[in-house]
Amino acid sequence: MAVDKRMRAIEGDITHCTVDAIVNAANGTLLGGSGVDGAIHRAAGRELLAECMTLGGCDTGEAKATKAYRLDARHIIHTVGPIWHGGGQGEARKLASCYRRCLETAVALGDRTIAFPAISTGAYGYPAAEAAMLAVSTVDACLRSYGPETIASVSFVCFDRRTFEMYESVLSNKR
Ligand code: AR6
Repeated sequence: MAVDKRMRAIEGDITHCTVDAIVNAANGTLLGGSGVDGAIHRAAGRELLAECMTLGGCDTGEAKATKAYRLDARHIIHTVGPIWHGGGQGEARKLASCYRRCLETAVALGDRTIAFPAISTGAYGYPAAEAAMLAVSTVDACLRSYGPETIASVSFVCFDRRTFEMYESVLSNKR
């Protein structure tokens, strides 16, 4: 079956994206870290940390929004992906929940264009190919409930060529 054409893969740094909502792959404290989280905090500036300190953390599979500060976006949606423990601890269900909750949060805020990093596939060790398939199928299913006036585009921002090719193949195999 064809996947929704509003999804696309791009190769690059998510902090350079111009979209309504940039998704951050954070940890439960929401107080910053390495990888994409570190890059987003560095690029957004110290005020982001100050706002995050008021949020009281975030559960795995959930999402919380902040302002985007120096990023070229309206909001940053922070989500906490699962740590990979071999696949038997509900990792897929939790990762799918991240994508769904981020989209719901974006819609609630009126954000129509969204950029996702490959949540959980770095420090949290989720196998990249499985994560790409799950990201595309979960977002695709959500987009069936959201018309283009609600969600106009979803970009999967891939930091390296290998991840980009993985997403391209998932997106094109299903088209
Ligand atoms: N733009 C887009 N993608 C990026 C960028 C960037 N600037 N930098 C890294 N990636 P990770 P996780 C990719 O480790 O696995 C943090 O310390 C990276 O190549 O950032 O969810 C948090 O605080 C990989 O494909 O997030 C948590 O403690 C993907 O983003 C923990 O790491 C996710 O890698 C979360 O781990």
